[in-house]
Amino acid sequence: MKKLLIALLLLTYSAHADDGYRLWLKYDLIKDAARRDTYARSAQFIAVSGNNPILTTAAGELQAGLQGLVGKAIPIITNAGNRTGGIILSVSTAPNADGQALNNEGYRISNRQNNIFIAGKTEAGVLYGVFALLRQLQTQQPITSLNLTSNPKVQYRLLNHWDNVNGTIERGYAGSSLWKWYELPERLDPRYRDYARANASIGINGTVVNNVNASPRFMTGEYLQKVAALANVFRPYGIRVYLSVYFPAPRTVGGLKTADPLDPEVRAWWANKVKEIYSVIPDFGGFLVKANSEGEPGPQDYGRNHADGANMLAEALAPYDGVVMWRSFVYKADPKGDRFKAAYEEFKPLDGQFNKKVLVQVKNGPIDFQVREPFHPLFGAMPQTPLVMEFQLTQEYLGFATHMVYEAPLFKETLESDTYANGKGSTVAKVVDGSLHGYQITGMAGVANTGSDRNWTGHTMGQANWYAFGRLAWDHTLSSEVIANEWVQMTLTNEPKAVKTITDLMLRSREVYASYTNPLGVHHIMGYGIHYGPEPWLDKAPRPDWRHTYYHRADSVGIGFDRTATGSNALSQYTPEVQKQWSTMETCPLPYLLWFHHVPWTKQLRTGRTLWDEFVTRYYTGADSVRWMQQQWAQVKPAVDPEIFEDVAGRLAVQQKEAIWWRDACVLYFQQFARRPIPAPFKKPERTLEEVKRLVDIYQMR
Ligand code: GCV
Repeated sequence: MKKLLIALLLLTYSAHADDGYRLWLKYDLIKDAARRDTYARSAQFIAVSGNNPILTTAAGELQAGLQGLVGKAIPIITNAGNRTGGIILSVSTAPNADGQALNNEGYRISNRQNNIFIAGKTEAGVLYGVFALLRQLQTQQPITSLNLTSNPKVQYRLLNHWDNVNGTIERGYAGSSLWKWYELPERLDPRYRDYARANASIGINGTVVNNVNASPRFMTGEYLQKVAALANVFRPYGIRVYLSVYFPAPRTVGGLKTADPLDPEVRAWWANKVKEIYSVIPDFGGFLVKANSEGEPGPQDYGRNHADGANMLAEALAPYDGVVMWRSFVYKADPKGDRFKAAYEEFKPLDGQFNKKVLVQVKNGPIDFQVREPFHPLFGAMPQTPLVMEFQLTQEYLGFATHMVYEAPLFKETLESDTYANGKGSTVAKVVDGSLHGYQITGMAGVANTGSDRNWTGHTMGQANWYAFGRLAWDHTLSSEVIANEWVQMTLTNEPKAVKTITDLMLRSREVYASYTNPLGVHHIMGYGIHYGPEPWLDKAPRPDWRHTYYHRADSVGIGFDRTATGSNALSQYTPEVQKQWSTMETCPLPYLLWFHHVPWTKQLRTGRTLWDEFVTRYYTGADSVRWMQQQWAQVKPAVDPEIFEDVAGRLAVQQKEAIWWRDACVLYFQQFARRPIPAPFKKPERTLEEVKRLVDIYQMR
């Protein structure tokens, strides 16, 4: 009897406890029996023919997902014959009934003769269609009158891992690297497959497995075997592997005297290396390169330019189906210059000089993944060079895995910005998806937030950023709300009120974070080095552009970086229409104000408050809003798994404390310049600036 009780307890516990490992692919039994039965009637079998590995994966995923959701075993058969009530998977190049063409990875789901058809032009398309159908079920949508056609808007949809050979992750906050290099290629952690499943389910089709601050080891035969073992696991999920390149590898690995991209021996070395790579990874995707940036070597070390370096690699890749993604993240330590302008100055003159296999990968904004940045001026300025959008999913400047920041609104804000490159409506999204300039190849990359933590992303809510990136790389027209809604239903709960509460909370989270850390466009004032917590007072660092006073420029008159014609004139890198919006304090939208203007503390803003009062108000209301977030989260307790609930509640409590830390640090520090009181109804911080400053030292273990 006692044993039975324990077994029952264990069963109950395991049925409810959720450690977040399954991400949005939970497939728990649908609670509503009627809905379950309706779905089950349409899913009595899965028909698929042939033994293509991706199709086999697709059928297996569908079977496992359906079984979990409807609670019935569903057979996979090879030929449906006259049977009805099932799901038929097929590769089909026939045009759709509605005339909508499928591109290589697109899919179509339709109902005919009492069957559901999932068709793709390629096997990968079928796999994406399968996950789309499962999503319909997970979000409790009808599946009997489906007519869904969907094509990815961008071709290369990649995660970039900043993972090192020693298992650490640069800017990783969810444990150590997923890749156990020391065990590979012999042992394959089962997690590799789950990683591939998660990515395929949101349309990601490539992964750069190593840090852009790249180790030369990845160009050795030993490491290529390890990478090949990963590629073998990812392949049935339609995911290709890419590598970050250490530019001087011909010297360090190859023993040559130089890595000059125009040197014939160097070129031959790369051609041979690429041949070797393809001999072990036949579907290798290509290279990602960080060169002449933050101390990483590059072609400029040999008097060459970025195009020389990129084109050399592209030529080595010419016989194969691989590309080069060359990053534009460059800036020089110039005390008189403006880091904002650096990438444009180096890359704009090279437009038209890149090999057709090269894409230039550009961060969403000109500085470095701040909570809000104006779109990068290179978007719209490189009509002859395909530009890959680089977003950062890992929350380097967004509170690590402690602060809840749903990033889809940030991604959307950039994608929907109008560059006016070809007149009104020339959005960044249209640059990236190739429709504006007619790029032949297109891409979007997300710096991964995954790690060895059981729930993959440290903060459970961080999973939503991985999810949102994949969904937007597939279709940038999806709204942040739709994506949040899907993710919540698939990951946390289907209870309608709770879904709404959590979705609202997510949608407001980025604005809340911006308010208590970087209101009105102030930027780059976080803790030095680790990029956590506030440190606006930092005025000593090895480079001028690593000092925070360089960015905020607070003085007795005001605060902000004048990037208009009276200042650095970074604004001149944008089209006249964009310049017009941002060039005066009166027209510049408040979220971007201090990005472009040095604004007097006493300046009357359109909110009716002076700049100082508005600045302080945002810090206070932002910090107060975290309490609101906690209250909202408390309300969903009955609808969410207890383990996940507690985990998020705990992180919100830390966030609340740290929001006040940010607020106190910034209002006390900037008050020294503004010399004005904290406006009513807010109370001045209880601690002194010196006390707050010490907190940064504690966090940074200085
Ligand atoms: C991989 C920022 C980060 C670095 C990162 C770099 C980059 O500077 O702090 O850790 O290096 O961006 O994107 O290359």
